[in-house]
Amino acid sequence: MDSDQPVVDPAVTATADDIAAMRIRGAATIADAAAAALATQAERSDAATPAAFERDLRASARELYETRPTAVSLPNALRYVLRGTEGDTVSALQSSTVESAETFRAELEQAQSKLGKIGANRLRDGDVVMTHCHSTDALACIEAALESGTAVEAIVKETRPRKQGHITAQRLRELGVPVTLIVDNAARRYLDETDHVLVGADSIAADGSVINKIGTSGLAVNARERGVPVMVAAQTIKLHPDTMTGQTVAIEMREEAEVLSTDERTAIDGNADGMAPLRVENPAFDVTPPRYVDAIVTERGQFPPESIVTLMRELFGETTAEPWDTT
Ligand code: RI2
Repeated sequence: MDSDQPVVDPAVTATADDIAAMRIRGAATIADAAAAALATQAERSDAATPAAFERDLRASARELYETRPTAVSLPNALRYVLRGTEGDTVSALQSSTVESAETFRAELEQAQSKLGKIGANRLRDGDVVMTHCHSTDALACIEAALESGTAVEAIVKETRPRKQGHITAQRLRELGVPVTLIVDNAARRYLDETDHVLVGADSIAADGSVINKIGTSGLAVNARERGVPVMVAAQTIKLHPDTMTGQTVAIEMREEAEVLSTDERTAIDGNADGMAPLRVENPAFDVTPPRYVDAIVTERGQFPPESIVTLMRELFGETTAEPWDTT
């Protein structure tokens, strides 16, 4: 098919919808799903010309890109796959795109297991780890520690509003790690029993700030006050290249219904006579300044947050072009 309108495969739209609705979530998982979706777009393309193929692929990347603004792994994944798209014929473009996506996905998996082994070096037998939200990079560190015979226990913060700590609790229990689940407000009390705070990241800025699930910054400040080290597990696809040129990371604001159910809202509005309005704000992420972070663990080694910019320059240079911007 060839018309002026880009053709986006329904599988790409389905993946984009799943990411937006958080049926697919977690920065690494989002990146993996986005790369897989671009491969599907390429495989199923019936574009008549190379130009039409590239236009459709860019439109697909744009649709995926626009789903969630904070996790930089998403644009980094799209950029990686698109950079590998080359050839003079539709069939060459198809195969290079699929290959590029496959390489990206394989590297992603390897990066996580390498990172896990590096992070595991920070954990000692009998340590208690406090977690926030659900991060597969953070879990990889615990998994690698267990594999090398280091036993740990976990204090898992529930992580309102979506209670993603429950996913962490289940995953850890499957690995045989004893879990104590706490509400977010109890975290400071339990820091006295904690050896490490271990969290993931959605984005890391050039100054070493860590953008992660809302509540991370408060936890890190309390941990610093209690003398508990804060370790951030983040593959290099979480490094945000735009921040090298001074841009800030957009913080996603999510819908009210994650905080107040529609029934609760109806009840509140039904009893609102003479009262001021109630507004709900639901930011999904916050920014932890580098001074509250002890180490950023990547597949390329462990870094003090202030030095992460050197790794960013090495990996990204100064280029932050977004190929899907060209229509
Ligand atoms: P991994 C999640 O965001 C959490 O904030 C988590 O710490 C981060 O992604 C990284 O997850 P969300 O998608 O890539 O749940 O380590 O909003 O799995």
